[in-house]
Amino acid sequence: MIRLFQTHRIRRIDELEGMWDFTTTSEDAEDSIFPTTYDFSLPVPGCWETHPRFQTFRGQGWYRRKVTVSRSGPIRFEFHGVSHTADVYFDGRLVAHHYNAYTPFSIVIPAASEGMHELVVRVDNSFSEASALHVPNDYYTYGGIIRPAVFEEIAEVFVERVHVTPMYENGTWSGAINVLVRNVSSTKRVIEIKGRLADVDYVIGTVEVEVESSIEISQTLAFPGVTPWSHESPRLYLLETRLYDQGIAEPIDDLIERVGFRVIRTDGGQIRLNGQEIKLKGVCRHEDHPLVGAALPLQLMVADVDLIEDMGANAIRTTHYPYDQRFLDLCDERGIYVWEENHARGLSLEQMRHPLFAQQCEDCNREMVDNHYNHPSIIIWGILNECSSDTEEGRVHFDRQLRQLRGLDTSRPSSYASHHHFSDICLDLADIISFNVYPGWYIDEEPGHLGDRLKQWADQAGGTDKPFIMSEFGADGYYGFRAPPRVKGTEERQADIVGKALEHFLERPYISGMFIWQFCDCRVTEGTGWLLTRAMTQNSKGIVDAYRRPKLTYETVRDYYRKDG
Ligand code: ADA
Repeated sequence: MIRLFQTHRIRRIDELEGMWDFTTTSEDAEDSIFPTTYDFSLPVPGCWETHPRFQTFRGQGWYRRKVTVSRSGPIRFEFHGVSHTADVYFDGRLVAHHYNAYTPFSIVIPAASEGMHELVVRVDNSFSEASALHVPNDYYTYGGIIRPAVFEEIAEVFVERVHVTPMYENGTWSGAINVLVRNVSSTKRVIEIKGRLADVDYVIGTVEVEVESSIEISQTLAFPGVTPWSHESPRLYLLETRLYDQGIAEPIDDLIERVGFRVIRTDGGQIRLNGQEIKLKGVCRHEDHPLVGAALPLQLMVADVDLIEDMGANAIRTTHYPYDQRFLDLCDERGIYVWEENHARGLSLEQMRHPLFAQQCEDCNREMVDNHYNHPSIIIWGILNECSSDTEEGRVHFDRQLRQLRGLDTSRPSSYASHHHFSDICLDLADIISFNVYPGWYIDEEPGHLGDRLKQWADQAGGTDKPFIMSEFGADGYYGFRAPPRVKGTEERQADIVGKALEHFLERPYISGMFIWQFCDCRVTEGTGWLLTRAMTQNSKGIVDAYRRPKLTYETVRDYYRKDG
C-alpha cells in the first residue's frame, strides 16, 4: 500500500510489493558488472537486515524482478524510499540514480514495448565519500528498498503533481490549485484540466504542452462549504484532477490527492492554526523496529500512532528525515500535528564542508516539500538538526536552506532544532525558535530555569516575538532495569527526568511546543566515539522500547499530556 486512499481511477498502477530476487556484491565491484546469479529472495518494501545473512551488511545489494507492460507506450516508476542510493536499470539500461533513503523519486520511460521487462535496482548503503548526509550516526542507515514502489502505465500527457494551498479570507475557504502537466510525446498537445473537490466539479483551465516538456497551471477556487481541518476535527477532502485531450469527453489521466483546509501562522510568539493558538505536545520518533528495520508496515505505523495518541500527545517530529507518506496520511486522518524535517543529524562544521552537503540537502528539501506539500498535518518544516548554527560558515547553509524552503512553500513556518545554547547565531533566520535540551541527563539544571534562561537569551539573539519550542528532551531508560536508588539508566530515573521537564515546560506560556526524545528506542550505527558505543547499540531514550513495550515513563507522559487541556 502506497497511500491510505486510492490515488488513480484512470491511470493503471501496479504496486511492486512482493518478493524480489536479491544478491550482494562487494563495495569495490566494478559499476558496470551486473551480478550473474541472484541467490536470495527478499521482500519489497523491506530492509535486507531482516535476513539472517545480512543483519549487519553494509555495501551493495541488487534487487531484480520482472514487470509486464500491457500495451506499448509510456510507463513510469515511483520509488518512495531506497536506502540510501539507488541505481535503477530497465532492461539493463541505467534510467535513474538517486541519493537519500527518505525521499521519493520517479522515472518515466516514454516508449516501452508491450511485454515482459527486467527491472534491476542496485542499492548502496555504504558510508562512502559520495554520501554527506548518511553517515555513521545515532540512528541506523538500513539497506534496501525500504518504502513502497509502484509501476504505472501512463498517458503521453499526464499529471505529474498537484499542490493545493488552502486559504481563508473574508470568512470563506478557498484553495490555490497548482497542476504540473507533462507531455512525453513528440507532438504538441492541447489539454483541458478539470477537477472535483467536496462534490463540486470545476475547470482548472486549458494548456498547450510543448513536445517533451512540462507546464504548470494555477487556479484559485472558492470552497465555501468545507469544514476546516484541525486536531479536534481532522476533516479531509479528496481532490480529483483529470486531464482531457481538448474536445474529447474521455479523460486520459488522473491524480487524486487529499487535502485539509487549514492555515498555519506564527504571530506574537504563538503558533496559530485557523487563528487559534495551539500548543504542541509531541514526541520525536525514528522509523525503526527490530523486526523490520526502517520498513514499517502499515500495522506497525498504526500501532505507533495509537500509542502516541493514548499518551495524550498531539504532535510528532519526524526525526531526522522525511517520513513514509502512509504515516503522514495517518497523521492527516488523526489530526496529529507534524514537524517534518530534512535529513541531517548532528553534522559538524567539518561535515557540512563536505563538497556534496549543500546539494544533497537542497535535493532533500525540494523532494520533501514537493511530495508532502498537501498534508494538512505538516505545520512546520525543519532543517539541519543540531548542525553548526553557531558559526558564520554554518549560517550560510541555514540561510540558504531556509530561503529555499520559503521559495518552495510560503504557507508553513520553518524551524531548526539547535543545541547551541547561548551561542547560536541563526535564530533570526527561522520563524520558530527551537532548542534541544537535556536537563537532568546531559546537564544538571532545573528544566524550567534552563528554559527561562534560553528564552531570555533568544529574545535578544534574533528570537523576539517568535514561538519557542523545546524540540528535544529526555533520558535513557533501559527497559526492565529498575532499581530503588533510581540511578541513571533505570526506568524510574528516566520517568523522573521526563516528568520534571514536562511539569516545567507545560506550565510556561511562552513555550509553544515540546517534543520528547524519543518515542521508541532505536538501533544506532556501531562504531567508536561515545555516540556509536551506546549500550546495546541503541539509543535507549524511548518512552517505549524498540518492540513498543511501555517503560515507566509512558504513564508519566500520559499523566502530564492528558491532564494538560
Ligand atoms: C540529540 C539528537 C538526537 C539524539 C539525542 C541523544 O539531541 O538530536 O538524535 O542523538 O541527542 O539521545 O543524545
